[in-house]
Amino acid sequence: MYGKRFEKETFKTAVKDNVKTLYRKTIDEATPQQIFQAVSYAVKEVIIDDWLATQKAYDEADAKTVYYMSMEFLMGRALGNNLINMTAYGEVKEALAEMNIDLNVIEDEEPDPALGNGGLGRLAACFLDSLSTLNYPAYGCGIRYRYGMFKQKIENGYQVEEPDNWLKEGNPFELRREEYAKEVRFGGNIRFEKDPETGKDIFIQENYESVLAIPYDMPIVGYGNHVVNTLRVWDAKAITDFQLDEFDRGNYHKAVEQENLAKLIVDVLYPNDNHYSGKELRLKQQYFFISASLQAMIAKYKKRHSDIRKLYEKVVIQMNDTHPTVAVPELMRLLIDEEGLNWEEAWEVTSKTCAYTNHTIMAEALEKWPIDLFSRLLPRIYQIVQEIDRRFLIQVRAKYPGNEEKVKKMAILMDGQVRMANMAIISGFSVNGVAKLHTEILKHQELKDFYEMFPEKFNNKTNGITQRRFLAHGNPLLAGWITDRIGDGWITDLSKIANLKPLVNDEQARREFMQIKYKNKVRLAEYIKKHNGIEVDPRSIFDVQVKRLHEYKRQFLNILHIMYLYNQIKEHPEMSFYPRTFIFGAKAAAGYQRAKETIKLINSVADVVNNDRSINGKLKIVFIEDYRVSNAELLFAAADVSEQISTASKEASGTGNMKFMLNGAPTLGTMDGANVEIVQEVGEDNAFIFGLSSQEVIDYENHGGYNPLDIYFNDWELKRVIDQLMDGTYANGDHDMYKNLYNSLLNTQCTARPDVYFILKDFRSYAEAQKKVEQAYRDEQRWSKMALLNTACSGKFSSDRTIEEYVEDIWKLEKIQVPSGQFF
Ligand code: BZD
Repeated sequence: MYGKRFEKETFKTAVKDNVKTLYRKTIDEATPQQIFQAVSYAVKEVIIDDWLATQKAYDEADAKTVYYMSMEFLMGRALGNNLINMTAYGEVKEALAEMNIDLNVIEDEEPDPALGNGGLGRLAACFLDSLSTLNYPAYGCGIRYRYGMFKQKIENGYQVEEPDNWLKEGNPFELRREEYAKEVRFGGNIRFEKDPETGKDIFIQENYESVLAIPYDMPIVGYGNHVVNTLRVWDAKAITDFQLDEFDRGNYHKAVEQENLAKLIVDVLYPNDNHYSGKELRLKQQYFFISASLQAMIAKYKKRHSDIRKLYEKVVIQMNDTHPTVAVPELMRLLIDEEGLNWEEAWEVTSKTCAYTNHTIMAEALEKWPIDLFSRLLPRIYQIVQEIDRRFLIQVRAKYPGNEEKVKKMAILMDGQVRMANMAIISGFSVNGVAKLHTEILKHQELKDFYEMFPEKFNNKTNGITQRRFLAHGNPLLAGWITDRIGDGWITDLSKIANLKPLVNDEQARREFMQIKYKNKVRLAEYIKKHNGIEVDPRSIFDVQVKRLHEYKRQFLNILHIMYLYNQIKEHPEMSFYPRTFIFGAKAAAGYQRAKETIKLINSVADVVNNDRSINGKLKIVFIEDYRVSNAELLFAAADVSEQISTASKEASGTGNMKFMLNGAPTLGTMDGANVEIVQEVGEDNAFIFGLSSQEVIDYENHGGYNPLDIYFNDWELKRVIDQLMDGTYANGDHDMYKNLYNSLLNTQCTARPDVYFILKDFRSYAEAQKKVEQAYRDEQRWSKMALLNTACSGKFSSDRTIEEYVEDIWKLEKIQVPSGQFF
């Protein structure tokens, strides 16, 4: 498909030449890192041709483009993924092997770019992969953080955060585009004048600080179609002397200040997921990348079009949660102050251009900026927000005369705060949730008033994942087997994976499927041996919970249950028990105390259990350090059981659940987020469902009636486990180490409501479900059917399907064909 360009000899020569020009070395002298760089540059050279061809095809078609605005893109490594999508992985692997180079070793030299926290950031990355693969014109717009998500070290069982200097060796795939730099202004005051000629109001920002935003472009390669879209991430630079105002020229102090501001803005990703932090620097980051991206978007539009009032015909902006919501007033500002539209015209364009995705209903995640901070940092933007709010409230009062309750709930500006979600809903033309259940909860609970007022805006887009990274790249053995059995159509059309269904009754096929799972478990066991020094038995059940650490995700429930199992095994050594390896991977936000205590607890229980010879290795517990995209690929491929045990109603969708399913691991989970749809696809018999329903949880929350003490005093086995948090069993005799965790379950003095996440309430039902997992696993035939069926029924959960739905219902894009760019 890529013609001669990946022919072995041509490629080998390119790599040798690159090593020579970059490092003045021969291949034999080069370090693995240098070879990684040389290989990447050789690959980039091929990509560049298609990148040019793509942009030319888009220009010629004058295609409508989606701008996916996101504070986070959790891309993972690029080299292997690019090769997969260029359908050149095999050739390149062979070419390198002939030079005695192992591609897998070279891939491991690439830092794992972690410009995201978790699900929301990874979803953005999957969407970009799908957009390119499906031939849709798209930009991802974000921030080029110097430091991404921290590296996690475990020391003495505790999480320690280390900076992630991912750019240390340079990023071979990016292109710096200094010529497209944009200025972004903060603070100062607004002076208002009447234009003497037109009589129009003009707003002049004075005494502001500014930074220069410099774009870096990264190629997003589609699968086998020559499409290369762009992820544009912005770096910040001080505006140098000569660009300062006349007045400020030679003002050394100001120059230094601007230098510092620029450095700070893009310095680091905020490592909180599902939690609003209210820091001024965070708002600066948001406005910085939004203003730069919108300026670039408008400049590009104006190259080919003269009427800015038709902007929405050629661009659509998707806001990934509320983090990019200043796009609304910033677009208004650009249209009014820079392009000369009046309010009504600007509003029509903005409200037809912007769409909003909601990713959470957790109250603590809602962005509400203090008005004094917001108006000080973004004075002109604040004026525009006031006007949007004023006009909206007129509408509300007209619809609900005398109902000031409605006004209170729906206003953008209330109680000294700017409520970003309200602004996004009021100003955009679309509001979507990320799984059916989540969207229903938005419509009928959280955003009920808005749904009542704007029912037509609300829609659901159930999340998806890219099978190119999470199967083709992450699980090459299974990918190869599936292709042998049903052809390779699944790579770009995952609904075809349903063609595996008949094989569920084919014993030979099932055996092969389980052999592949076993090999992947051996691969993971080797990783664990190397990184944790723990021997795990690949014949044991690999039970995996990997995701951010958060109370609502209930890693605590999982470890309490393990403590309970351990007590049982100790007490009844004769009891039959199928060996289990419990695997965790999770980063806790640096300031999230309970989450960090949970990590310590998991590691302490692991220490005790793994070193207890008396249980004959029946239980092993492994905490994978620094869970990230690259080791995630190994984990999904090797999992037998997928733990998706959030308190029902709290996990908007989940996407890890889909990655496990794709790789043949049945779900052990609650009826939450996309688990509901997974069960719908695979059937209840092929999942292990437990716990309160979302409605039950919501009812308890609204009406009370749950007292964890009732359970504690009536379930002695569970009581024993909870007491072990305080008796030093897992703390070398320290009675205080897990006091906070203990109190979170039982103590009304410490929390408004104990056991907010219904851990005790769901404990027995979870333990029952775990028993069923064991029974099912013992029955090899049953398990292999179930595992294979999970893979075969995962077709719906491709991000390709999700993107087609966004395009159809919200973005209205057209597919653009791109000829091979090899003749540039
Ligand atoms: O978004 C997650 C949800 O919790 C998941 O249920 C869902 O599947 C994914 C994708 O839709 N939300 C996040 O990951 N949120 C954040 O990471 C985040 C980051 C910064 C501030 C607030 C939230």
